[in-house]
Amino acid sequence: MSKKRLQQLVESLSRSAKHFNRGEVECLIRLFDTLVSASHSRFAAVGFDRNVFRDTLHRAFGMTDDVVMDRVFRTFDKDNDNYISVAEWVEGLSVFLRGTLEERIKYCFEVYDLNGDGYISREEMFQMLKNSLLKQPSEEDPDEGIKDLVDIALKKMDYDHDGKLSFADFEEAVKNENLLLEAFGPCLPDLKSGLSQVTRVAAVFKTPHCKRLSAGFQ
Ligand SMILES: [Ca+2]
Ligand SMILES: [Ca+2]
Repeated sequence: MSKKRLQQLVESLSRSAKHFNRGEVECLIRLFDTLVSASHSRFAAVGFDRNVFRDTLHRAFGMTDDVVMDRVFRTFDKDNDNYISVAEWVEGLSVFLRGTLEERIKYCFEVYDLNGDGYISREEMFQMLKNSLLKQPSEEDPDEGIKDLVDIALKKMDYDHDGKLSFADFEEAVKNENLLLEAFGPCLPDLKSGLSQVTRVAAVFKTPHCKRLSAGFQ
């Protein structure tokens, strides 16, 4: 990437990805560039694909769940062309790593609304919960337990009692009880680590130009 192109991107993305400073934006653009060139895709001019994205989530945040990673991909790929462009990458991470509660509510809702019809249905809750709970084997019939959980979730969150969660239902529920944000399965990175997430991502991928930045964040 030419210096000029990089500067232009830093300029425009620092404005749209509100939660990163210029140094961080530059670091993430360079990381994007590294990921794209490593992917050897003939669509490299557009961005990188689902596989590179999944591999990245896995390496940087320890995400392993294919269903969730697929949904995360969908929320990043705003124009639905099956590639993550540099803008989609930086703006997506801005919400994923630093989003306000409002932004994270929108993001999680989008992840859980599997068919994108604007509601989280019973079936979608069931599917997400089953997917995230089956990794913990238990003696009981898991489907029964999951159905119970869906009922509990609806009781707690379905304010207008139509048997599914609209965005308004979900938003109100999470605002009353923040823990409900990831009610149907973990889909955000664990932010407990004291290190800046950008630093961590850069470290995982050994992005050389971000070293200076890393130092400043510790
Ligand atoms: Ca795209
Ligand atoms: Ca839906």
